[in-house]
Amino acid sequence: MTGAAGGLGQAMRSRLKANCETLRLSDLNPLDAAQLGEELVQADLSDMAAVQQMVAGCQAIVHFGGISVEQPWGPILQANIIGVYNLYEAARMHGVKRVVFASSNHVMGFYRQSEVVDAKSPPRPDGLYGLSKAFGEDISRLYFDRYGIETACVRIGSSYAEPRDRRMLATWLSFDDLHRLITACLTTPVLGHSIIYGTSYNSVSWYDNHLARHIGYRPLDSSDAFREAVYARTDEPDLTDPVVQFQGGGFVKIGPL
Ligand code: NAI
Ligand code: 15L
Repeated sequence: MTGAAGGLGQAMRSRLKANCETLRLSDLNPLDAAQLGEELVQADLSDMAAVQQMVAGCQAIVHFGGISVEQPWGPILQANIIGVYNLYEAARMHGVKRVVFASSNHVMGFYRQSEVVDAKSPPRPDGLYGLSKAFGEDISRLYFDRYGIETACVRIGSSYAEPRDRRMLATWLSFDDLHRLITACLTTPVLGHSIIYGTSYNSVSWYDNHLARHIGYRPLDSSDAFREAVYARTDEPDLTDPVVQFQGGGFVKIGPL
């Protein structure tokens, strides 16, 4: 698992132990000491030699590492473009069979909140970050078509302990459902190259996963339980604001574009 020091990496560290004999954890930043059944590799994704060492001997990769928000082109290029290229090259050279790639809803951020998208809807990234995730999805398709490395591109919505605002009532993914989703991606007999939206079973949703039924993901949590509390502590939305109009929310207005 790359990105092990990050928010989702920390949330998945204990959960993913159940999925494997040895869990190799990697990040640019230092990690807490290895527990039984864990290996630690500190590596910069933009450093090909380091990524080769990180990947050698792995059967599968859960790729959380990289820039996770809108940032200038420089860091995004290093971590999310060069980094994901290095990861797939290393996967090819070391015979890794399956990757779960943490893509993002921001690949689709310029669809409206009144629209529902599926795996065949053309990407409409809402910034350089979303664009870099679209690149990750495309390079994973290339490595599937050429080399047969299976990837699930999981377009994660908003994965936190609880939904933080009204938008996240549509995008929320609980940590337990994220683990269920990763487990489904790692264990389904034939994954192929697949795109799946990563959310819990939220009543309001902009995502249709009917093209990913073969993965066998069944969310058990829902943002619905938080709806009343979120409404009570947040203002009425201004429907003329792009942040409220588009699925990407605040990301549609951040950054140099
Ligand atoms: P995070 O920012 O907390 O964690 C990312 C980790 O990647 C950090 O520990 C960071 O040190 C590491 N990293 C950054 N650049 C690196 C480099 N060059 N080499 C090696 N490691 C590097 O992000 P979070 O929230 O844990 O998200 C994990 C993944 O899931 C990210 O790829 C993010 O884009 C994706 N995602 C997360 C969502 C969420 O709701 N948390 C929603 C959609 C996608
Ligand atoms: C993401 O892709 C980000 O990594 C995360 O920080 C959240 O902002 C999430 O999307 C979201 O859209 O809520």
